[in-house]
Amino acid sequence: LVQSEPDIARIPIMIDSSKFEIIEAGLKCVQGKCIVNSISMKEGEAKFKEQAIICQSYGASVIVMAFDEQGQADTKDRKVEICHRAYKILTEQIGYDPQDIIFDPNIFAIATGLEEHNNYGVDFIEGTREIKQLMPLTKVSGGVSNLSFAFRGNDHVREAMNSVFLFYAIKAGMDMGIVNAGQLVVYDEIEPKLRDMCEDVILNRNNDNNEATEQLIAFAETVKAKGKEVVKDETWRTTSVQERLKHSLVNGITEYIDADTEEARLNYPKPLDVIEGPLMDGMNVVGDLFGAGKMFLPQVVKSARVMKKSVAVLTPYIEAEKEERRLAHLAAGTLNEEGAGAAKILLATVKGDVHDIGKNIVGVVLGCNGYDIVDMGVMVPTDKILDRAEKEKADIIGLSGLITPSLDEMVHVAHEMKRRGMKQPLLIGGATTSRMHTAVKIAPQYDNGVVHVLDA
Ligand code: B12
Repeated sequence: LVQSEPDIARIPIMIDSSKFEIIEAGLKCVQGKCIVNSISMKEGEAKFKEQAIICQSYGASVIVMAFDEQGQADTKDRKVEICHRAYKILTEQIGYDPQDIIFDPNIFAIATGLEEHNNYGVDFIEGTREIKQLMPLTKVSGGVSNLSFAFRGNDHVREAMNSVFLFYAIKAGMDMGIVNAGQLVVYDEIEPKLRDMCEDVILNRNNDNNEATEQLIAFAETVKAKGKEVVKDETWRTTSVQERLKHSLVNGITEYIDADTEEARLNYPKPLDVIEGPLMDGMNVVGDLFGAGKMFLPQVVKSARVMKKSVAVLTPYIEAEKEERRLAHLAAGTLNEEGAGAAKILLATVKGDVHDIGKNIVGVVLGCNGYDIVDMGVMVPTDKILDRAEKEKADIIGLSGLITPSLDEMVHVAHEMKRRGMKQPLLIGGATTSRMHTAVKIAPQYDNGVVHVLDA
């Protein structure tokens, strides 16, 4: 991810080893702020402090495993107690910032058949909730697939268990986790019967005599019996093209996206209608599921890739419309805007925001309508936008923003435009922007025209 999405994944490197000398060797090689995975009090406080001081001297954050001289914490109370003890040592004795501490309160395998393991899911979820209440600036992580270890070899059940667990653990305050992102299913797409059974074992409900565990084991046997068949359910391929596009977006499937996009293009009057119709509908479903904690970030990254691939299929057709228009003008002997000298529009996603799919589409569409586009990309600070606009003598500035903090950033851009005495109109777009916010918060900052634009 660090390599494939450098704009998005400006994430720290995590150095992971059970040998501390390897961790230290890594710290010497890697630039920037790292995360050390992990240190703990299993060999006592003195060793813990020594390692914590070394990590701190390299500016690293640390994952602290809930592990002490007595062993790994299994119950909620032990998890909270050990993490709090480590927290006090790190912050009060060594001078750590709480933000540099990530706890791993141990995710253990459940539904193993041993009753003493049945509450491990609840222990982690409730332990996390308490850790975050007690030490709100710290973060909580965990190795997720361990939870479903009892079902190894049965990916269908494991994927469902992992997704259901994450749904509840994230709600309780879990910030990050180690999980195979390619093996996560969308919470809402899990068949309801299996989802209920997973909830029962994870939340240790209806499980006084191991009933929930036994039910899930029995179900797992039926899935196993069908062998590999269940892995690929292709029934969605028989639905309408709109549904198929949605399915591909939600599930991050690129396999059929070119063919389905082409089919949709032939069904709609204009290629842009495919973007504004089924693709936007699909992305809104992704957004809603993500907002509800039923999809996780790596899955949304995959959805974004599918969306970009689909838009790439449509782009040449959108561009071809420009040529058609030009030829029509020539035939009619009329002059179009291209002939009159193109207006220059500068586009940027504002500082702090990585979303660019919408802005890129707007760039293509405006480009095809005869405008000269300068696209500055994502996360662009105000000064850079305005310096470039002045340098390029842009006629219009267009800002894109999809997260709430971008709204304030846009207010700031408008304010700065006024301060610099700029004259060009300002276009505002992106999913979280609105006519109301633009009118009430952004427009009063700038006198030369602020317009909210709903779509491309
Ligand atoms: C895809 C996506 C991502 C991808 C983005 C990939 C990429 N390269 O763009 C990834 C996975 C990286 C991502 C990351 C995050 N995302 Co996101 N993401 C989405 C999602 C699902 C779809 C966005 C999209 O591409 N839509 C399709 C395009 C075509 O639509 P659009 O951008 O609105 O553009 C159209 C119009 O708005 C307009 N337009 C757009 N810009 C402009 C500009 C101008 C000048 C004009 C004229 C018009 C215009 O024209 C476009 C075409 O019609 C949305 C949900 C949603 N429904 O929007 C969440 C969403 C925007 N993300 C969200 C969040 C929270 C995040 C993260 C913070 C998550 C996290 N915990 O890390 C990070 C953000 C990191 C950051 N600092 O920015 C939230 C924002 C909530 C909020 N109010 O703050 C949303 C709403 C999801 C949700 N419901 O929670 N995300």
